[in-house]
Amino acid sequence: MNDMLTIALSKGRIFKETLPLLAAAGVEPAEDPETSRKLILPTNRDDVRLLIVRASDVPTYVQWGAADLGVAGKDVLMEHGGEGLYEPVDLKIARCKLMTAGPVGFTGPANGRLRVASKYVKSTRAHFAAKGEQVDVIKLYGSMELAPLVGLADIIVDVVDTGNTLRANGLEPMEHIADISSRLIVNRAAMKMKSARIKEFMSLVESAVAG
Ligand code: PRT
Ligand code: MG
Repeated sequence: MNDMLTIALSKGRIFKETLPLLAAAGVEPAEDPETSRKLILPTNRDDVRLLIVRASDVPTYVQWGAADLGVAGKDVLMEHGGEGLYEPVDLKIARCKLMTAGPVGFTGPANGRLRVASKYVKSTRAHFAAKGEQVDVIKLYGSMELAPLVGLADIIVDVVDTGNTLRANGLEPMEHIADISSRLIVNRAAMKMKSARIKEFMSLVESAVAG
């Protein structure tokens, strides 16, 4: 297995936007993850395979060496913390912004502490701590936009692209927290053990990003 390169990524937007970068590195998936039920996808190359995992699980697979490489959003990496990983290349794909958002015209809670719902609890705590604001953070796993509509929270922290999802739910973006894009991540041990192959792969991907 030591000559196998294993790359973890999520299906959906990250997979789609990573495809041209993989192609530039000579890697083409043998199947489409949107239609295949396989979680280990072979490629045109015997020595490269893809693992299809949840977006938020990609750093975990790479941290523990179950995958040598991965593609993960900066939002997900900030929550994970980056232990056991290098983050050498900004792929500049799946771009969006991490923001606070709330009901249109919202200025603050009527009384008590601000309640903030998010799946990004670490980034949320860090954001409000940096402003010296005491808030209650409520952990959710998705559909954060619902929380302010039903009184679960005052506002949310989520990634925003066009803002259409916020608008459709009577919310508006408030504060910008971070610009987000996806990063190539590498297991620290693999970077040493498979150094030549990983560096070759990285440089092909980097040229594709630059071009
Ligand atoms: O689906 P799962 O729960 O497994 O994970 P996930 O939803 O985090 O995965 P996925 O594939 O949706 O997102 C993967 C990565 O893409 C994220 O970690 C971000 O780094 C990045 N990304 C870029 C986005 C968006 N743009 C984005 N717009 N992730 C999510 N969204 C959501 C947004 O929150 C909103 O609900 O897409 C919806 C549409 O956005 P608007 O603003 O265009 O309406
Ligand atoms: Mg999703």
